[in-house]
Amino acid sequence: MTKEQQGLENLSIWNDAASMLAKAKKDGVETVWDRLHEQRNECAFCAQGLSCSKCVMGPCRINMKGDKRQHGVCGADADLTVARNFGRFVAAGAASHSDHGRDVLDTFAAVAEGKTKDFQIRDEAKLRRIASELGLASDGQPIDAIARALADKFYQDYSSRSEELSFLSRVPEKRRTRWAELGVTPRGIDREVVEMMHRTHMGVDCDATNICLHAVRTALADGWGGSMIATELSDILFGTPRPTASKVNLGVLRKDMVNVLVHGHSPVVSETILAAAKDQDILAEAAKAGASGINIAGLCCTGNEVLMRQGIPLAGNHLMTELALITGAVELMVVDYQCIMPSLVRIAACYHTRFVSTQDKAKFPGATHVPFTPENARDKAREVLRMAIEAYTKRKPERVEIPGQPVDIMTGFSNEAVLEALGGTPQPLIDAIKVGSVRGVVGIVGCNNPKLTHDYCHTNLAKELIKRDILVVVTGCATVAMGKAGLLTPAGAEQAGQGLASVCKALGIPPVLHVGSCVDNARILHLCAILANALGVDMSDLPVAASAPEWYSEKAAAIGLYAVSCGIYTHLGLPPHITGSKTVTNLALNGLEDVIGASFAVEPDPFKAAELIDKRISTKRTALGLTP
Ligand code: BF8
Repeated sequence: MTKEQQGLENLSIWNDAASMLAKAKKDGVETVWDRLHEQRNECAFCAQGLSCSKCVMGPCRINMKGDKRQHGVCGADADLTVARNFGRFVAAGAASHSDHGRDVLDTFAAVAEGKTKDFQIRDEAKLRRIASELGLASDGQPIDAIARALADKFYQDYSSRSEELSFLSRVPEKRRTRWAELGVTPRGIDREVVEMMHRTHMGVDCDATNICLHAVRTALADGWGGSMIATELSDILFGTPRPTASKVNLGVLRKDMVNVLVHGHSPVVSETILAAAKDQDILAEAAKAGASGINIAGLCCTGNEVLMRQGIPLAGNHLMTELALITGAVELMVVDYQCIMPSLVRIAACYHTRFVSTQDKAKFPGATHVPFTPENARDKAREVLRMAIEAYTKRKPERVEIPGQPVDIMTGFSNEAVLEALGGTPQPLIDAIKVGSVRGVVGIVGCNNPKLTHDYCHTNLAKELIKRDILVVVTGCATVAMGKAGLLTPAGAEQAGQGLASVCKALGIPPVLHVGSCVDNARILHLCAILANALGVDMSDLPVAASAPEWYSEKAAAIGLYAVSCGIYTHLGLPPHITGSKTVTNLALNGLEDVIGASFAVEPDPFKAAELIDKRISTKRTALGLTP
């Protein structure tokens, strides 16, 4: 279907998006949907994972039809070609989360070593708790000594020196034994990624299944390593999230204020921008420029980070990032890395908007580069805000259109906050699961993809699940969809089944709990481990599932694979590029179930997906001796 046939209104389910798509047309601005339309005749080889450009004997395409050649120049068949491509795809995702985790670790280490005054340890109690959880002396020790020891331990997790990652101590024994038997216990975070690059070089690992098993190990190094370190250290540095109120959609932009959008993933830059935006001299400069203040709003995962911890409003998710600039109301977009469309620089240039990059590893031609380090962050944040204030004086009011009213949301459901709300123990949640008022828990995570109507699958899947008394936890870009649909407030429980609604009412919580950004999927892993340990079962025995209904990214593939590898049935709205291999596809959809206790399901229709997930939860409940 062409974009014209589809109609602008069918690209997204939201009015704020539709208004900005119409404005894009009027302003002559190209968006992601235009470019998708231009790319529509996609290569069938690439779509199935059957093309290879990893060496210069090729590039090769493995033709699966008729009696044509079935091998690449090196002799690789379809299974090997797909497995190599998929292995690198997962490694890139794991590397992205984990390198983000390393940046948080570098900042934490700089604080521990007294090299910066721009960051502090805000949650000392969590630092002490995690240090002692991981076997480090914490009682009576000075805080900086504990922090240095913890930083050393985590740096070791990135290396090749340990036999397994520190946080595997959280994993139920049965699951660890299964991983050990399969040879997929993650050792060092960097090690597994490097080994995947090595294995998939021509002439190394030529066994498709063996490569897939290493993809499992690489993904686990992300979930229990890089992502978990990113989450826990971000909490220690910036505060562990607690339930708090905020708002979502493009209506969070303000006509009377200097609007600054923080976009990317790491909280290090965005937290410093927030801190500097409270400096009195900066606020005085904004007032002098005629603004009534500085309004910071978030996009994508950086947005989730500052929403969870500081209640900063969320302007939009992945497919809203371009549309946010098209409002003509944004003075400055400041980015770190990941999921930042290169097109944003061109769109910013169509308005008065400044585009600022901050990381030497993520430069954007046409952007103003302001390199942030742990040592200079506060000064650089002030510099960036001054650019925004200057841009405000150049805003063209006739080009400004801020659509809609923001929607109320509730955020901040870290595991600490959830357990605290339950009285310090998971038992009330377990009891609710046992009696069936909460039949199960599903994590809806991940991105938007312009191939699917924006946020249609997210919202409908969540509504179908809560109707069936299944509690939903949400992270990443899916969060914005849930918020806009009114599911992130206690009033959202009116759309839930009777059992879940009664639990939400008793606790004053929404039926969909916001637990963070994409690296914060590590919180979900940890919660599953807590529940499994409390019940004395494996994680694969729990009535839980995961779903990435509108995913696009390598990172989402790594998340999906670590979820399945933990025994969590995982639904995807679109398949990865693996369908050219029967071996790899069968492994993903069926074979993994036997070896690891869960598998993937692919279903673009959210209503059918809800059926599949519901059936899975019923099966798991029955196996535990509970009503389905
Ligand atoms: O890590 S959900 S589009 S922003 S990849 Fe990207 Fe996907 Fe959004 Fe966050 Ni996650």
